[in-house]
Amino acid sequence: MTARLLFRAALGALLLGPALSVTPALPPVLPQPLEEILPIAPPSAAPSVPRPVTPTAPAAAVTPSDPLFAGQWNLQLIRMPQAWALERSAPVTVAVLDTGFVPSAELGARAVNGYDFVSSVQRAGDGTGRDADASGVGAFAYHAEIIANLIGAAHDGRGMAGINPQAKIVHVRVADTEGTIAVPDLVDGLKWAAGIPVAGAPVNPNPAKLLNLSLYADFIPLTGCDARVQAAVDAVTAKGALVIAGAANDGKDAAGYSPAGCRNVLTVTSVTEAGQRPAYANWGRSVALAAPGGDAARGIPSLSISGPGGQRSPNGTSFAAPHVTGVASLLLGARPRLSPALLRVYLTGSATPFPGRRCDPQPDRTCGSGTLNAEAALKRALASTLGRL
Ligand SMILES: [Ca+2]
Ligand SMILES: [Ca+2]
Repeated sequence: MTARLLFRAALGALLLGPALSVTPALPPVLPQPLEEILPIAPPSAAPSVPRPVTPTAPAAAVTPSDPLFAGQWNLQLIRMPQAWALERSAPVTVAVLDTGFVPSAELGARAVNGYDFVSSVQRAGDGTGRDADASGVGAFAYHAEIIANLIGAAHDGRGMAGINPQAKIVHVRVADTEGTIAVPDLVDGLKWAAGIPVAGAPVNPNPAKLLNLSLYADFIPLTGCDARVQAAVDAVTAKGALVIAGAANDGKDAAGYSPAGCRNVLTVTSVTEAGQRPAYANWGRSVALAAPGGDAARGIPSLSISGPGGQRSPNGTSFAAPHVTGVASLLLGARPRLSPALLRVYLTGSATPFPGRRCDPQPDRTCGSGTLNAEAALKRALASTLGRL
């Protein structure tokens, strides 16, 4: 069976190769024009005095000292250094529904071992069905580890830099040792993550308003959103949580997939550094936004305790979605009462347009409103009075 987590299939392509060390330096990022249109000065009877034209100051930027940061092209692409220079936010809890908990030096106590929702004893690999130990099991356990690190790795001068170094991660295990996900496990994991009671499990003491789903449900036809998954998504949305999902990696219309094709899901596909859709990345009207997912030539650099040298550079929509989740957590930290609908507006409405307005030469292969722009999204949230406590 093919793994349904959204990494590219070949494990060999995930290994951190020479691509990192030969990464050319990025060109300087040019400051973008301010979003706000300044009010036009009222006409004055006095003769206008010529004033010197002052150039727009370049945006402030924060450069973490973590050694991997120089190779984290993905963070430059979404303007994280500029976003980090904006108002710092309060800690936010994010749920990662995936392969489960792996201890991370980048996260420490900010990573919580949540709950194991894999019900099949045969597929779980831990000798039990559902239980309170969400530890990842098997060769794919690094999948959730990398997603968590991308969202929340510390800015501590070691390893990599995360998008929100204050984020708290709750690991909810829904994927088995092969990376496959049963619909009932996904449904209950979704509800539990958002703090909705689930029979047989204790109430989640760390309910999340952001749920990262770098996966799609197995054992169902890929013909549209599964009604059970839709009902769970609607329930957590009503609870105030935003579901952020990867679009999947089959180079097809994402509308056939669950949760990517479901309503109320912020579906994210991959782009390369050039802002183009890699061939593997799903596309279409159900995709809201694009984020760096890389390709085989240039993946997403990350720490991973099981990777060679403690690193991996995987590619896939699995690693695009957590960029959006991490940035969404910065917005929620600044404006804790933002609704899922407003988060979606700020994240999609501030995206950087694709070159030539297209992520793909074929017009039906759309990638949403553009590429995630952390700086612009956070500025939108900060400029609004909505969502304040
Ligand atoms: Ca178990
Ligand atoms: Ca670090």
